[in-house]
Amino acid sequence: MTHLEGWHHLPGHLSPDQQRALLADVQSVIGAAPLFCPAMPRTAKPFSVRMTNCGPLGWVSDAGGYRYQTAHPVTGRRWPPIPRLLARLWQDLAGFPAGPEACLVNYYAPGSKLGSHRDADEEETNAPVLSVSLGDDATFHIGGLRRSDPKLRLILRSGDVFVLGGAARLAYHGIDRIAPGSSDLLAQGGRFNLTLRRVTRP
Ligand code: MD3
Ligand code: FE
Repeated sequence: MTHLEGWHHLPGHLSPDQQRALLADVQSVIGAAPLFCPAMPRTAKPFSVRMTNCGPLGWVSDAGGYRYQTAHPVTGRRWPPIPRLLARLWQDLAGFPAGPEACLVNYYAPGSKLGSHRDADEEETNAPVLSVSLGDDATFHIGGLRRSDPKLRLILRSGDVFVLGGAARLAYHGIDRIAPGSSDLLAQGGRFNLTLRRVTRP
C-alpha cells in the first residue's frame, strides 16, 4: 500500500452520457491520428497497448527512446486538439495554472498489460497527471518511488478519474489486467485510458 500523498481516485466522476460523448471524441481523434504500436527503447519489443495522442505534444516510444513530439510517428501530421470536455476536466481538477499540452490515448484490447513504470519524461513534474478510464475494468497498481516498494491494487472502471499529483506523481504504477466484457461502452470491447499532462514549464 502506497504511503505517498497526492493521488485521488474519483470513481464514476463522468456520467454515462459524458462517457459516450467522450468516446465519440476519442473516435474522432483516432480518425485523425490512428492508433500506433509503440516499441520499447533499445529492444524494440512492441507494447501490447496501442497509443495515439491529442494536443500540441504527443508521447511516443520506439527503438530511439521515449519522447514528446509534435507529429504522429506514422502519418507525420500534427496531433488533433484536446477535446473540450477533457480541457474542462483539467481546469476543474488539476489545480495547475497552465493548460495541458499532451493527452496520451492508450487502448487496451483484452489481454493487454502495461508493466510497472514511472512517468518521468515531463519537464514539469509539479503538474499532476489526470487520467480518465473508458470501457472495461482494469486492475491498476500504484507503488512507491522504488520499483520494489509495496503496491496498492485497485480497479479502474469506466467513467473513473484519477488525479496523480504531489509525491505520487513519480510513483511506479501499471495495469495488470483488463476484465473482458465488464463494460458495454465500447462495441469492440477493451479499454481506453486518456492521460492529460503538462510537459513544459509554463
Ligand atoms: C501514477 N497509464 O499512460 S492511468 C500511462 O491506465 C499510464 O493507461 C495507465 O500509466 C493506464 O503512463 C494508468 C493512471 C496513472 C497515470 C499516471 C500516473 C497513474 C499514475 C503517474 C504517476 C503515478
Ligand atoms: Fe504511466
